Amino acid sequence: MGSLKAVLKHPDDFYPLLKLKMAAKKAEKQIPAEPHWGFCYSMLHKVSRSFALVIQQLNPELRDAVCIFYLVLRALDTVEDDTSIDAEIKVPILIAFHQHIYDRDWHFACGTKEYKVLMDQFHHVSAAFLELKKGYQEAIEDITMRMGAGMAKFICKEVETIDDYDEYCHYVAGLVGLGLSKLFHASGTEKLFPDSISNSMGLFLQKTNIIRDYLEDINEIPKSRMFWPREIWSKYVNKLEELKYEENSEKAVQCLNDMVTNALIHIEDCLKYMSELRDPAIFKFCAIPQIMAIGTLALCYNNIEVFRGVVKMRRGLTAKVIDRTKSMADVYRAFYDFSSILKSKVDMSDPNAITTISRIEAAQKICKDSGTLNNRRSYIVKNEPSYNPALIALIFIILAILYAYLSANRTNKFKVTL
Ligand code: D61
Ligand code: MG
Repeated sequence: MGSLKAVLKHPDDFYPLLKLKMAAKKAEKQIPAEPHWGFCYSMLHKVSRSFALVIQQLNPELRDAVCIFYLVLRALDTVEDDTSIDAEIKVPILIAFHQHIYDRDWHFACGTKEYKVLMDQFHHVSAAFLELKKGYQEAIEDITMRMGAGMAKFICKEVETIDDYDEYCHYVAGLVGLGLSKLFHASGTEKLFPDSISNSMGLFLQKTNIIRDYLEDINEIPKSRMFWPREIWSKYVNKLEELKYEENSEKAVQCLNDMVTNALIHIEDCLKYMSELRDPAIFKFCAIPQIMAIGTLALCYNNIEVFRGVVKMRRGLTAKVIDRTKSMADVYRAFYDFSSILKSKVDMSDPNAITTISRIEAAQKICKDSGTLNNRRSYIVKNEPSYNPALIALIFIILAILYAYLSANRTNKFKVTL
């Protein structure tokens, strides 16, 4: 339950963490008995902790379509990410992958751990895919074809310019946004959102991932994965991997801040997209990953730890975001709070400080102009009463366990062993 230390440091994480744990347990119990769908939902929970729970709370028909959409693209990405496969083998598979999803006998072994299981038993995903309504199948196949072709293009092409960077992020995440907008529309609950803002929803999430995972990607065996655009990092070092060397720390953090400032461009589109959603379950599904992203960017900004290890939002805060995000007012509050944290870390000696602050203020203006900020609990400012119900509960539980333990000993003492 998240390290006990973290809970004691943030007692108001306790209850949301408890709820998250129970929700995960409940979700596991709801795994369908039917073999194909059973495999798909249990695999979903194994390969994506972050998306599995938000997908699970969608209404059944859309949930099945989004579950399969996720697993098909995760399988495609497993082929792309496996740096042990040679390009001449990998490229044709990426390009033809949209045809393979119809073929229950198709098989290609690659990836590690749970991703390898997904590939080995992909026939379950094809079987379930073929049970989806035609509208969903067509949307999923179209996006799979375009993502596969885009991934194939960048197998042999480096991410040089910022336009390359936006193009790559469009292929691997922007297209997911376009596909989800089609699935939402096909489910009859949402209008069809424009591609431009659907694309931004994906770019904001993918760029956050690429920034956070710098070290993991550059240290990938057998071949580094490099997605930071040369147009940005070449202003600070001569080779991308030089950012991780101690002696380049100052330049590395300036480059990191430049990358974070670039990702802030997409906030306006993302807030517009979320503000026009109508279905509460779809809203939560879209909003929670976005809030996690702005929280992660605030954590990564000006943080040398990005070049020393994996930087992640603490599980308690994730649980709070999942527990509290119900309406657009919660989104404005979260974006306002996390961008305030980011702003408080801007040092005017940073080469991009002016741009960083102007993009944060533009985002905060949208949140303020919503007029909903005041009546929302903050993610940062402690406005909870100093005595915290969670802490009280925790102490009670510890006391109860203590009491049970002591009373058990006492009866023994009194139990006359004949
Ligand atoms: C609303 C709600 C969710 C959204 C959205 C709009 C727009 C885009 C996305 C989710 C996708 C965000 C991707 C961010 C995480 N990056 C990755 O997973 C990278 O792989 C990208 C290619 C496969 C995409 C798979 C995917 C992800 C989320 C989905 C989905 C499909 C389908 C439905 C819902 C959510 C990253 O992979 C990291 C890894 O291997 O773990 C990479 O390889 O770059
Ligand atoms: Mg990938």
